[in-house]
Amino acid sequence: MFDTIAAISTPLGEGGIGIVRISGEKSLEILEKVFRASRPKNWRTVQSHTIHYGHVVEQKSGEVVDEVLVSVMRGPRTFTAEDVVEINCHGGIVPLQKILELVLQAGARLAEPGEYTKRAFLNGRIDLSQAEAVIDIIRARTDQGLKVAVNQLAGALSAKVKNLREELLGLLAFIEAGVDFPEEDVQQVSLKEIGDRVIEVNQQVKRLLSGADAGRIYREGIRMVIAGKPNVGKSSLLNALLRERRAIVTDIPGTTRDVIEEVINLRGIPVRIIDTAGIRDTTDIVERLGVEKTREWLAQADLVLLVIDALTGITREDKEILDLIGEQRVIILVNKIDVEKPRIDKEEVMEWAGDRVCLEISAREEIGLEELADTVVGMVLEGKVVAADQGLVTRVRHQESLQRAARHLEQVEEGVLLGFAQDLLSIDLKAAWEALGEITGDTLGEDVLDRIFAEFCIGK
Ligand SMILES: Nc1nc2c(ncn2[C@@H]2O[C@H](COP(=O)(O)OP(=O)(O)OP(=O)(O)O)[C@@H](O)[C@H]2O)c(=O)[nH]1
Ligand SMILES: [Mg+2]
Repeated sequence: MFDTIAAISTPLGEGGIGIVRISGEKSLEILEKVFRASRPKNWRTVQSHTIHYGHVVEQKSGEVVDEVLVSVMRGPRTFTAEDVVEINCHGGIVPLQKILELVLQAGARLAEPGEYTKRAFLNGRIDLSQAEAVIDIIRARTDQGLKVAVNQLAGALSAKVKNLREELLGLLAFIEAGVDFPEEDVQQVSLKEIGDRVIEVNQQVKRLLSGADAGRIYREGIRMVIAGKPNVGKSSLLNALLRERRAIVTDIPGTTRDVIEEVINLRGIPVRIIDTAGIRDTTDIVERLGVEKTREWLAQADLVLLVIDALTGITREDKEILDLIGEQRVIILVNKIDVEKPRIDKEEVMEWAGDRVCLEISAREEIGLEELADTVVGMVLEGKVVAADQGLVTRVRHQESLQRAARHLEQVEEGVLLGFAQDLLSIDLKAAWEALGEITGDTLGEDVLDRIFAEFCIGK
């Protein structure tokens, strides 16, 4: 059905091994042209899922390119469900490129990004949400993110969605045929029964949706910006959270000029921490640019840590920065509580902070950091602790489809209350069924597919 594709499937660079992967009908034919096994084989009859030792040889010159191990896997029990050959060679850029070149000359086409996974989808081995899980596994930055993705690859979300669709399809069938439920004797399907079942399905859709934000947070992480006036200890806090000296710390205000970004793992959630230049009015051109950037970052933050200094107490600058943060989610951190003579008045801070969360820390002595981590995680998840059957929805794409399905189901519920004719209800039922199908890829246009698979790297 498809042509045969090939690509380097390991990252470019030096490594113990590198893999050129070939997938498609002609995989073995191509292998025969580039590979000389230590013992001659008949590739037409060779057993599936076997490994063979030998050399990749340039046919024309007879020159040996590399010593390799070749895995032969016949479809459909392969990643793409097609015949797959993997050439394991030495992991250097030159042997890999040379072998790929020979494979292409022998009749393969260079694979597009994500094309192997796309084929696995098009050949019906996995559905769309599972294909997306493949890329999430590759990109996972925390154990928890990995767990969610592996669950999705195993088909946890697909199974849920499939059940809901079947339920809706059943209702549609009854309405359209105007017949009874077979398992309920000869009773006619009443409007009320349809309503009840739709409510039930919609509750499950909403349950999935309620875990969506958490699912997305585990996948994508959050952006946390450390802000505050100069010299309050923002970079010290970054370093303490990272447990390394990433940013320069000095007692000179205005030390950080550019934005520094690092990723940490907070209780399984990937957090991008952004250390910014201290905000103040300044004439120094470099520092002013830094301050400008800080404002831009603030606007994009999921959460702001506003650091104030126990040595100075609350100043006019702190108040201005809090105004700048406005309605954004913020944790106020009183830093340097280790000093002997803090000049901060707790009550004043509480009053100023209002109903915002306020913690006392010492970045230098690493005091209060555990509590900070708990608070951050608590805030971003907002009690949305992920139950096993909830944290399945990890993408905006899934969330949007679910939301659309929920809206159509609500229309049906309303229609039932108003006593609409059953064939009118079926329009929204069908729309909900289709919206759910987008998650698994059962109802999808070609362009959506291209967009999804373009996210992948070549060779996957
Ligand atoms: N005693 C005490 N000193 C601290 C603490 N945290 C930071 N400092 C000191 O405060 C000074 C400024 O720290 P930085 O981390 O560079 O402050 P900053 O907010 O990044 O400053 P800018 O980059 O200039 O905006 C340094 O001398 C730090 O050693 C703390 O928890 N306790
Ligand atoms: Mg700094």
